Formats: sequence, structure tokens, C-alpha cells
Amino acid sequence: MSNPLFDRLFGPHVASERTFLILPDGRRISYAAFLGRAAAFAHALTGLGLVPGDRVAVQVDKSADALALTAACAQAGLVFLPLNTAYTPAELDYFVGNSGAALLVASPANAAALAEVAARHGAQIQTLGTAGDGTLADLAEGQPATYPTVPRAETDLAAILYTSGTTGRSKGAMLSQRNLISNADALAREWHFGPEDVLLHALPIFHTHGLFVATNVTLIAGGAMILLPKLDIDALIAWMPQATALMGVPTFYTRLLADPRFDRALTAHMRLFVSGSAPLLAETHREFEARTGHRILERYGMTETNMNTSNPYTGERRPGTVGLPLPGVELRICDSRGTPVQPGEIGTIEVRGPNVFQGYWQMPEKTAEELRPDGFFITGDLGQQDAEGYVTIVGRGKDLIIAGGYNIYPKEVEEVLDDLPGVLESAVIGVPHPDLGEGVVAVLVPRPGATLDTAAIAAALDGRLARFKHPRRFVVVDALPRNTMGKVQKAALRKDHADSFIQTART
Ligand code: MLC
Ligand code: AMP
Repeated sequence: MSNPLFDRLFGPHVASERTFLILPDGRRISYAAFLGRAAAFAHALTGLGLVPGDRVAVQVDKSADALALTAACAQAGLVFLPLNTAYTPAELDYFVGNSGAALLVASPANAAALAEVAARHGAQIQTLGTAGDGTLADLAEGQPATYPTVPRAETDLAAILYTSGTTGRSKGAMLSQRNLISNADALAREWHFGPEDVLLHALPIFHTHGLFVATNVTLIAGGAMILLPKLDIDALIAWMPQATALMGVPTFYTRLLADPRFDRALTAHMRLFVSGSAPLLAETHREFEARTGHRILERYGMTETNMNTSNPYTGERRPGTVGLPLPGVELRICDSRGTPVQPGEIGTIEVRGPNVFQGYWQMPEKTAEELRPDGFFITGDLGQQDAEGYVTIVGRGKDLIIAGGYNIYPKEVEEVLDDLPGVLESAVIGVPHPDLGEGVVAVLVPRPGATLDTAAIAAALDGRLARFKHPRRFVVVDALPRNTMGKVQKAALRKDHADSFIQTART
């Protein structure tokens, strides 16, 4: 028996001396060296007593070793569970407990705080740093550079990624080997990725975009990646002449356009710019083309489904649309009962295909709410499809804010705010933000007789919520606008506070 994920992504490159990773200091790591390191990690993990199917929760900074750990999990048949580095120990506690992770791998700096979390849930803890350091690296020292790949089936779990919900706690989206392979295959083909490609990688590697899209597409193609720790426009500009492709959230493109060094000459060697995770303004697409001559290729996906649609590589890339369903992906636009609406009408986007996840970890009722019995997944995104099949996302049926490509669920922030002394209730909304697409505003109602100190409220969120979820503006009002059913009218609040981050032109 084989291990389709490892065999497809890494297997062909085990002995290859071709470059896989180019590091910020210019060092190059070949595929063979990378996979030798992964094998040593796989031995270390097995040595800790982990067995196939065990969950490995990982909250570490981006590095070649962090990527090797993902390969090690694939090779040892372990389920990889990446976690945003911004999450606080309080937030991590839930993920470790809910997933029943056998091991938590933390950055050395967070080891003390997270040891408690691991102990509370009976998980082991190890550390991994960005400089080849950490206790897991110590355990890998002297281990063989080959590892007998653990057999797995295509239907076995490869990863669990937690995604929040509009109600209740976060849910672990279970992704099978097949989910990941089918999508990476389709994207590499559609986007013409090959061994000559060099991807400029500045995304985080704890989300679908940086991990399963950017990294897996490069692996399938046998290409190379310039692995930058995070988005840094100076570094992006410095490395761009050596790259052929960039994948980013819209903020990458608006920040590049804000820099006069970013022009046609700088991008002459590039063949592809991909945008996703959040809406790219048609205006940004057009400005980008005017500046560089390149048309950004926008695609649409989500944690539960990987990528669903993409603008074509060779055909027309239409600004403001997310393109056509990918090969193998069925897409329909439906009303709330799952009945397809008339062509051109707006409805909820539903998708089915080998890319669609297996359900939420140990939450069959939540799975049943979003995955129909016929296999269609209800995305919660509102869209329309034109006669040629191009899909446009017109809004979200779910109460979700996307800031710089990170999802923020208002409900989660409201629950924390409502618990604070003096706060009667709150409404958290997303409004236009020039850099992040959307910015978070909290509208607060004080308890009768209470006076709210918004600075103290902001400070009280530290440690409870990752910083990117914190509202950047607080507004105190007497009452929230409600409809006749008593539901808070968030659309009205969004309108009232639309200018919070954007200066409107005054005539
Ligand atoms: C950072 N901050 C953010 C933020 N990123 N606030 C809101 N939204 C964000 N996205 C805050 C930090 O908390 C910090 O606040 C301050 O900004 C500076 O932090 P930083 O780390 O220096 O920020 P910066 O480098 O500017 O990061 C912005 C960014 C980054 C857009 C480059 O967020 C990013 O790489 N986003 C990509 C996210 C992504 O990969 N999404 C894909 C999800 S998968 P303070 O107060 O502490 O100073 C998916 C499916 C699909 O959606 O279709 O792909
Ligand atoms: P996540 O749950 O983090 O995977 O986020 C997925 C959500 O991001 C989707 O449901 C969409 O709302 C949004 N999204 C992803 N790509 C795009 C895009 N190209 N345009 C608009 N929204 C997008």
C-alpha cells in the first residue's frame, strides 16, 4: 500500500538535488536535503510514540524546518494541525483539547506558556525554532535521512484546520489526502506550474493559502520557493527579479502598488500573480495591469473546500470575478433550501467535488448543517454565475469579517466584549479599510449608569483574543439599531461607520 499524499507531493523528489527552498539569506535547500530533514523529524515523532492518525498541533514561526515538519507528518501518517502564530494560549487551549492532539509543537519562546496547555489535555510538548533549534530538532539530530513511508489511504485524514463559526466554537475541518492532492493537481495544471517556477512565498504557512495552495502546487510541479518569513515589501521587491510567480491576499497587491519601485521592469521575469482569500477590488486589478502589464489571476476558495474557482490562465481574467469552477468541482447557486436559482440570480454558492472536506472533527451536527446529503457544501458566500460560467461573489450570508485575509468572527469578539464590566451589549462589524480590505469596529452599549473607558476595554482583550481580531475603533452608543424581530441591524451600523478607516473626499 502506498501513501498517496507523500508519494505525490514529495516522493518524486526524494533524491533530487534540485533547489526546493531559497532562504532570505540566500541559502538554498535541495529537495533531497529537505526530505532528509523531514525523515529525521518523522523518526523523532515516531520515537515520541506517535502513531498514524494522531494529531500534531503546530504553532511555530515560518521556516524551512516548519515546512519539513509538515512533510514528516505526511510521511509518518500523522494528521497535521497548523495554528495561527497570533493565537493566545487561551485560544490554543480549545484547539488542543478539542482535537485531542497527541503532540503540541510550539516556538521555543512560547514553550513555558504552552506546556501548561499541553499538560491540561494530556498532550506532549516539543519546540521548534527558526534557526534549526528546539527540542524536536534535538530529537531529530543524528536520525537517519530516510524513513519508511507509512501506508495511508486517499480517504485518510491529512490535516485538520480550525475555522470559526458564526455561532458556537471553532470547528476542525477534516481534510483527506485526496482533498489536498486533487486540488494541488488541478491548480498546478490550470496555472501552468512547472519545475522552472520559482514562487515568492510570503504568506503564513498555517492556512490553506500558504500551505495547500502555494506550497503544494510548487511541490507537485517540482518548482522552487523563495521562503520569506512574512510580507515585507522591501524583501518582495528585492527578490522579485528571481521569481516567476507570487501568491497573495489583496493586501499584498495594494501594498506593492503603493511602492513606486514596483513597475513593469521589476516584474518582467514574472509570469503569474495570484490573488485570493478576500475580494480583490476590480480597481486594484486594473491599476496593477496599467502599472505592470500583468493581469492578476483571482481565485476563490476556503478552508473546507480548498480552491473552488479560478480565473483562466490563458483565457480572459475578469476583474471583479473569481472565474470559473475548477476541473472536477461542481458549483451551483442556490436558495436557502438548496434549489438552484435562475442563471444570473444571486444565491448561496454550493460546491461539490474531490476538494470538499470530510466534515468537522467530532461535530456531526455541525457537519450536517453545512454539508448536504448529496455532497454539496454550503459555503455561506453569496454569488452569481453568468452565462459563460464566471462566478462573482457579491457578499456573505455569514457574519464574517475578512481583514488582510484573516477571518474574524464578530460573534467571538462580541462574546468577549459582552463579558467585560460595564458593557451591556456590543456589535462588531467590518467596514472598508484601505490596507486590509476590512477593518474591525466595535459598537458598545454601556450598562445603565456605567461609563465605558474604551482604552481599558481594548487592553482587556489582550491575552483573550489574537491581536488581529481586536477592534481598531470603539464607538459607544445608547442602543443598537434593531429590526422588528429584535435582531441587530448590522447593515445599518456598517453604513453609519463606513468612514471609520477611510477619509471620504469632501467637496
Ligand atoms: C496583522 N495584523 C492584522 C492582520 N495582520 N490585523 C488585522 N488583520 C490582519 N490580517 C495586525 C497585528 O495584530 C499587529 O497589530 C499589526 O497588524 C502588525 O502586525 P504585522 O504582523 O506586522 O502585520 P503585517 O505584516 O502588516 O500583516 C498583514 C498581512 C498579514 C496582510 C500581510 O496579515 C498576512 O500575511 N495575511 C495573509 C493571511 C492569509 O494567508 N490568509 C489565507 C487564509 S486561507 P498590533 O496591534 O499587535 O500592532 C483562506 C482560503 C483561501 O482564506 O481562499 O485562500
Ligand atoms: P477561510 O474560512 O479562512 O478559508 O476563508 C474563506 C472565505 O474567504 C470564503 O468563504 C470567502 O468568503 C473568502 N474568499 C476567499 N477567496 C475569495 C475571493 N477571491 N473573493 C472574495 N472572497 C474570497
